[in-house]
This record gives sequence, structure tokens and C-alpha cells, in this order.
Amino acid sequence: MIDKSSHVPIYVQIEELLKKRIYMEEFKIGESIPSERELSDQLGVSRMTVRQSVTNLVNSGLLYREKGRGTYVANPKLEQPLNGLTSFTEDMKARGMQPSSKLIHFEKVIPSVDIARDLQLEQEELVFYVVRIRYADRKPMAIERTYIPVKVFPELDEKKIMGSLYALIEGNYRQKIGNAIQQMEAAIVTKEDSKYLQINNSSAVLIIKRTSFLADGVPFELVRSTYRADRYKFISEIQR
Ligand code: 16G
Repeated sequence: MIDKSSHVPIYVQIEELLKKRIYMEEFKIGESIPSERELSDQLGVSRMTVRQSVTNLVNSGLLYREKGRGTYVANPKLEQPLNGLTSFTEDMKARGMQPSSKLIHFEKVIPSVDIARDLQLEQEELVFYVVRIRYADRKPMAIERTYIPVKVFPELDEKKIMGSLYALIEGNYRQKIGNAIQQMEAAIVTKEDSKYLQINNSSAVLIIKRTSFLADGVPFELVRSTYRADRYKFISEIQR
């Protein structure tokens, strides 16, 4: 199985072997793989080398470790297209997952200068500041910090924001959502967000900042969404 005379490094061969066993579903999602000691015995290679291969697969998101328990096959990352203006609720439903939210914060505030500028607000114009943890099948996927100009949706309240914001805008408020501008960047999760997302302190996250406009060009939200990097992959189709 392992060819020690090959020019392909042994740790790469082990990675390939483990991947194959995962893809063939010999090791299924959520199940543990053999321990590093068992693998080193099975393959006739050192534990150090096995550890390197397993660590690489953990870093690429195929496996995850649980302290003191073992190494498990991870759920494949969600592939999120970047080219449609969809809501979290729509995205999760389209995958057959059950979306839900937990409202952490809801307040009317005077926005910072930057937020006011992005939302084209005059000085002292208020926004709703909303923080929601977004879940898919009860697992935390993202945290969204949303700023919504009060003058655009004055009737918004804590109850109404419990469901889908976009469904509320298009259904109840009968407004058309037009377009949005997004920026994406990588970061290390903050201590606060690591608790909400149930991930380690040093984990990577992907942050998307979206400014969205109604069809008539009025900006209606500025959102900073923090996604678990171990659960998300962003995909875009490009053409030449
Ligand atoms: C998405 C949007 C966010 C929007 C939310 C509405 C990104 C980066 N962000 O998460 O801007 O506010 O959906 O979701 O995609 P909802 O209708 O389920 O409340």
C-alpha cells in the first residue's frame, strides 16, 4: 500500500490512502478513523509520519480531532455560491437544512461614521443594530451583525427579526430587494464569537461584509457575517 521507494513522500501517500477510504465511505461522516498507532502498525510507517498526514487532512477540513477521543470524518464544507443575492434562510432551505436564529442583540443606535456613510445616512439618523447567530440543523454556522436604517423599516422589532429578514422585507413590507456589494476577508475568530460559533479560540473565520440596496437604490442593510471557515467554501463561476 505504501511504496517506500516512490518519489512521492510517504506522508502524501498516507493522505491519499485516507482520502480514498473516506471517499469510498469505508470511513463515514461522523465516524472515527483508526488511531495514529493503529495506522502506523497497519501501514508500517512511523507514528510521526501518520500524524503529519492526519494533521494535513484536519487542516484541509476533511477530518477533525476531538481532544482525548480521537479523529473523525468531518461533514463536507457547505459550498456557498457568491453570485446570487440570497438570504441565509433561502440558502439553508435549498440544501434541505433547517435554518434558525438566536437573537443576541437588538437596539436602536447612532451608527459610526463609516456605517452611516455606507448606508447613506445623515448625522444622527438611527439604525437598528441586530446580532443574530445563524444555525443550520441547530449547528451554529455564522454570526450576523446587521445595521438597518430605522427610516427604511421603522416598524422592525425583536419579534419580526426572528424569522427571515429578506422574507419580511419582500413579504410583509412588499419591497423589492435589488443588489448588494460584498467584500470578503479572512480572520481569526474573536473570543466572543468563538463561543457563539462553538469553535476553538484560534480558529479561522471568513468575514463577508454586505451592503444591500432595495430595487430603487436605497441602502437597507449593512451586514458583517462571520462564517466558520471549517464549514464554508465560497464558490464563484467566472467567465471569459
Ligand atoms: C445572508 C446575507 C445577509 C442577510 C441575510 C438575510 C451574506 C453574506 N449575507 O446571510 O446580508 O441579511 O442573509 O437572511 O450572504 P434571512 O433572510 O434569513 O434573515
